[in-house]
Amino acid sequence: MTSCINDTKSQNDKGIDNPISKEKLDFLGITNGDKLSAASKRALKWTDQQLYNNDWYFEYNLFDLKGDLAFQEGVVRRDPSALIKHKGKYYTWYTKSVGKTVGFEGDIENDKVFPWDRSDIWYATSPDGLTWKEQGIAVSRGTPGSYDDRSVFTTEIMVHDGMYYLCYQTVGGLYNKRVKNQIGLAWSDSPEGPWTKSKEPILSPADNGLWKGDDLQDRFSVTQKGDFDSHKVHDPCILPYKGKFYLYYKGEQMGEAITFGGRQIRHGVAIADHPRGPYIKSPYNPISNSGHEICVWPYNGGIASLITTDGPERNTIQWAPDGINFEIMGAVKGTPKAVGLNRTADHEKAPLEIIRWGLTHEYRSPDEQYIRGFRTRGRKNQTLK
Ligand code: AAL
Repeated sequence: MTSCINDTKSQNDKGIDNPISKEKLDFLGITNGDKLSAASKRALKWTDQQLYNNDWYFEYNLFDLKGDLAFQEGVVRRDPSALIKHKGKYYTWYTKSVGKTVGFEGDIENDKVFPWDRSDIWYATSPDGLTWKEQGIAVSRGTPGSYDDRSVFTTEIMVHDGMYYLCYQTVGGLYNKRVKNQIGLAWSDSPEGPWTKSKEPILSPADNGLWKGDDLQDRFSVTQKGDFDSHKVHDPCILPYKGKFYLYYKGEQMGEAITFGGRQIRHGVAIADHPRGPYIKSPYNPISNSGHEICVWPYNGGIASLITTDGPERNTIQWAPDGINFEIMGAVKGTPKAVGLNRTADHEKAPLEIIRWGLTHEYRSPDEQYIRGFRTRGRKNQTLK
């Protein structure tokens, strides 16, 4: 027993300088270096980079877009992709649907159960990121019987070697609460298309969960929850990284619980040698314990990730030197939803250069969502009063 307590103590103290400098104790306002609370021990483990700089901090405000991406009655436009530039114009792709969101109580065969149900992926272009012209459908739902015949939505763009890749969520068959969500891919040699769709999904949920009973509208009853992504793989984003392709995604688990006051949501990564796959899930998954929509970018040889909405580490910005082992670099008051990053920015200039402005979405009602812009500002040059 005694040795067990000692082990715990040494575990807790690991990473704390020994001896602790007077300056550090003074900076942190810790009076007694020999009487450390658990919180003080955590604070003493913060690296100088975490402690002294605010380069990973932002506040934000939203603004309305003009032209075709301005709010439109009766239309859902949401989950904008990152911005890219081609021949002097910005491009973004997004989920678009029309019609009333009825939910699961109605006739799921014919009704729309979520705003992103019965959607296709559309795109728009803009000379300045403010005024947009909708150009039409990029990727439509599949033909009846295919894995994406019900909805294609929540897309991200990757440009690599002169090719354009859209990865996106898919639902096939009946949209009930137990339906599995997968990830599809389409590619083209032009941002205008035409797009060729993968015949099979490039990523699927883990199949090691077991539902309890056969009520298709009960996603909480399980005899075994399975991996963190046993129910849905969502919000895909592929980054070229270290000569490979890292597909970051959000996992939803069968029998999802509420933990730390939020949904049980974690992120994973699957890695491929070629943009089209095959994508192999990392054995280190899950790579976050919190978060929601994926928002990742390369920085300083590693990958940065905005962790929003759910879990104990929500509203933090994290960075992993290897794209897998993330540490908290900054904490923010809140974040725009479903961020579409500005991939045209020089992402190496500063940690948050890529998120100085971009796209987000907002709800007017369950039936109407629209894309808006956001701007962020840092805190570096602000002085305390
Ligand atoms: C979002 C995203 C995914 C979900 C839905 C639409 O917050 O996580 O895209 O499927 O909600």
